[in-house]
Formats: sequence, structure tokens, C-alpha cells
Amino acid sequence: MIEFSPWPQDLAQRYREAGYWIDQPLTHILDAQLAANPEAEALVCGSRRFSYADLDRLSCNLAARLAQQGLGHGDTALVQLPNVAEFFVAFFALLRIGVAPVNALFSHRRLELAEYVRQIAPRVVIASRQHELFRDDAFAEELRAGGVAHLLLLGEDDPQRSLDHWLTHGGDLPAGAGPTPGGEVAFFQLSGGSTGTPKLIPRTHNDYDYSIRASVQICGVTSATRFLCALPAGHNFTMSSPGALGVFHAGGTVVMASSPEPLTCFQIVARERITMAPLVPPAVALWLRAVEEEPARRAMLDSLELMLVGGASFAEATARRVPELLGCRLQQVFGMAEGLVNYTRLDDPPEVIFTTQGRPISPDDEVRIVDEDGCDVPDGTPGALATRGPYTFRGYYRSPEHNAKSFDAEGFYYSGDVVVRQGGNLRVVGRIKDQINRGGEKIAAEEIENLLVRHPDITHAALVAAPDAHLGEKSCAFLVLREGSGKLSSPALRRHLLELGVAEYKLPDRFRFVPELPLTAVGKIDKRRLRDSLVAETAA
Ligand code: OOB
Repeated sequence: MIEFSPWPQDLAQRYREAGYWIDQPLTHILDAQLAANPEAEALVCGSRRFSYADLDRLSCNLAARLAQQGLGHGDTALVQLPNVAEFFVAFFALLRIGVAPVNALFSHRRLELAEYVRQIAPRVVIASRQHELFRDDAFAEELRAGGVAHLLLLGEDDPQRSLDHWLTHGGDLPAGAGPTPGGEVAFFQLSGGSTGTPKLIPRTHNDYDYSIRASVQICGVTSATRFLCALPAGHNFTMSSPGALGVFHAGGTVVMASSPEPLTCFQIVARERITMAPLVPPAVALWLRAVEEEPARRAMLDSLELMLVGGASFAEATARRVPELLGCRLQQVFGMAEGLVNYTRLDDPPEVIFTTQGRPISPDDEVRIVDEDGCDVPDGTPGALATRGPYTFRGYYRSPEHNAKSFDAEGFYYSGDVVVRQGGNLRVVGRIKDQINRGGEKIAAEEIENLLVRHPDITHAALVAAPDAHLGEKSCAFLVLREGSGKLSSPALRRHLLELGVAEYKLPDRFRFVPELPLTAVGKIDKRRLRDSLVAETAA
């Protein structure tokens, strides 16, 4: 069994009695559609179309092959695929035999993948020849030397390790193979993080499935829903809020897109009659601009009924333009891979939809907003968000020290967000965690600072958020250089980081050289002062 921090007995019992936890594996989502609508269109990827029966057959093939190799309960997998149909096929295949995947982002590079491998010691890695790391066999050899028994690649010619081949040449599931029980870990979500190493979030079938079923209700997903999957497919927003899994649950259709870039997406929306699209704020801004530039484009979005926006702060002025310019409704989403998801409701008054990030999914989501002493603040006063509930995790994977800081004695998780409650709805107004939210992509400051000081000429580094008109935030690294060292150029610094194998979205957008870093009264780096200096700079 894969270890995780369980909910206390009394709460677990309450969640079962309330009907939240139904003790079914997530694969029941597919099984139910296979029984009810096997020929309905489940998934579209370019010119390829998959019915629920296809999705079932392909995932069973892969599951059978993996199980025949001895994979099963307690095993883990590292998956790194772009937004293609195979992402969901592989996800269900692994869950069918109780193997728990980590779905790395396609933008992740050697450093991130190596860290996930270190943490979960996967027996199988599923990746793509399209990715730089898998273009030749060097990294594959490293993985093998590190204990990975099976590497399956999309776009590979050798049938022994071609994902395409394993998907189409199955066999029978060995006796005894099957998903893990509902109460156990189904897979790992990735934390946006604020620490030196990325943390993994074990999600159980029960908790994840509940968040999906409830989201389907709240977002009005039905079998007529045609869902655009343009953000990274493995992200919690795209996967479960209500996400592709919510759409499968309702018997609708998921349409893959390689990025949220407006011109390709508009064509997909028009061709596939998309009704629902989740986007991060910078992508919405690009969509709005594309229609403003060429009003005739709006006709391409005719079928679009609902746009979900979340992942980062969404300016009210931009929110108001969504219905006006794109001709669809808006639903704001404030969620986290750790669990808690808030939505504005479809029947909320426009003021609530435009100015808040909504309220929790569940009547049993407990949300506290507290001051620095941990005391609840009154409505209208900003405070730190703490939460526990039927789909909010209880601990990062194998991270006792970090867990001790992220949870209180009652099991409340401190998300690091500063929020205000008004009329029952939440507004996100700030952040305590040491993270940069670059248009929805999260960067843990400490991770990049640690990499920067590995440069021989750098003694101290501090990464902070700088305001940015398009992305909301960009990252700026303040650096103190070793005495006597010459100036370092931005390209040289970026090269240093890229050579360490970090994902490109984490590279600082700007560098500032300072004689020393300002400190607070208790001797910590005064990041607020650094941020303020950037705000002043932007204003000037
Ligand atoms: C989503 O999940 P993560 O894990 O990538 O990031 C969570 C963090 C939150 O703690 C908050 O800091 C920020 O992203 N965030 C927002 C926001 N939605 C997320 N900040 C302001 N306004 C929003 N609407 O980002 C995520 C997961 C599920 C659904 C939607 C987003």
C-alpha cells in the first residue's frame, strides 16, 4: 500500500455517511460509461476520435501488459505526456491495476523528473520521444540504472517500449489484478510548492472522486458537454475542477488542444462545437485580445457556453469583459492541488461572479480565515486561509517536517493564501507562501534560490514576484555576487539554471545585482522590501 496521512476515523465515517466517499475506484468513471454509452464520443485528439469503448479497450490493453510484467498495488509510475489522448488512456490503465502515477508537466525537465523519481522510485516511466530528455537514450539509461524497470515511449519505433504498441496489443488482465480500494491512494498531484524540493500530494480515489462528482453538479456538466482541454491535462484544474474526469463522469466529450493559444483554440472550438473551456487569466486576456482585434472571430466561439477561470488572480475589469466579448458565461475557480476548490455558482448574481472567487464545493469543507495569532478574523478582514474537508489532503508524501509547518493540530491545511470572506464568498487578495504565481504556473522561490547559489560567483539569492501586466506576476532574482567576481549577464545566468536541468518557466524573468540583501528585524531576507522596490520601479 502507498503510504499517506489518513483522515481521522470520525471524519472518515462522517464523509461516508454523508455520501461523499463511495468507496469506488476512479476507474468506475469509465466503467459506468462503458455500461451506459459505450459508443458515445469520449475523447478527440486532432483527427483521432475515441469512444468510451475505445478508451476502455486501450486502457485495458496497457493495464494487462503492465500487470503481466508484475506491476500492481504499491507500485508507482512517472508519466510525462503532452496534451494527447494517451494521457487519459495511460492514467486509467495505471489505476486499473492499482499503480499510482505522478503526472509531471510536459515543461518539466531533468531536475523535476529526477526529483520525482527519487521520491516515488517508479517501476514504470511513460514519456514521449517529443520531449528533449527522451529524444535520445541517455536519460532512459539513467532511469534504468536507477531502478526503473519499464520505459514506454510515445512515438517510439521499438515495439518493446513503444507506448503505442502496448496500447494496441493487450491480452488478459491476470487474475487478481485490479484497482486499489477507494480509501487508498489513486495517484499523486503536484504541489505548486514553496520549498526547495517539489512536494507530492497523495490523492485517494474517495476524496478525488467526490470533488469530481460535486464539481460536475456545480458546473452543470452533462453528456452534451464538449470540453476543451488546453491547459496541461494533469493539472488539478484541468483534470478535476470539473475537468476532463468530470466530463467523462457525465458522459461528455473531452477535446485535446496543445496549448491555450487563441487562434488554434478558436478553430478547435468552432470545429468541435466546444461548450466549456477552463483557462488561466493570461490565456483569457489573449482570447479577449484576439476577438477585439478581429470581431468576426467571435462567431467561431458560438457554441461556447461557459468559461472557467482560475489558477491565478483574475482582474475584475477583465472578468467583466468575458461575457461581453466572448459571448459565454463566466465561472471563477479558486482551487489547489492539495484539495479545496471554490467556485462561483452559475446562478450567482453578476457582482459575485465578477468580483469573487466563489465558495467551497462541499458543505463539509471547513474554511478558517485567521490572523497572525491563529485567531479567526471577522468577515471583510483579510487573513490566512486554513482548511480541512472531505477532499483536502492530510499530508505531503514523506515530508514530515514540511507537514508539521503546513498543518495545525486539528488537521487544517494552511494554503499560504490571503483571502477575505464577504457574503459567504472568498476573494483571494494576497499570499504568504514564498511562491511566484506566473500566470498560473507556480514557482517555489527557495528551489530557484538554491540553484542560483550553486553558481560559483553568487553568494546570496532571493527570488520575488514582480508585477506584470500580462502574466500578473513575473519573477525577479536579486543576487549578491562574490567579491571580485565580474558581472554576470542574464543569458549566462539562465544558461547556468538550464544546465542544472530546471524547467524553463522557472527561470527568473529579471536579475538585479545588489551589494547585500535587506534583512528583517529577525534576520530573515526582507522580501517585502525587495518586492516594493520592484513595484516602485514598475510605477516609475
Ligand atoms: C490551482 O492549483 P495549484 O495547486 O496549481 O495552485 C494553487 C494556488 C492557490 O493556493 C492560490 O495561491 C492560487 O494557486 N490560485 C488562485 C486562484 N486559483 C488558484 N489565486 C487567485 N485566484 C484564483 N482563482 O491553481 C487550481 C486547482 C484547481 C482548480 C483551479 C486552480
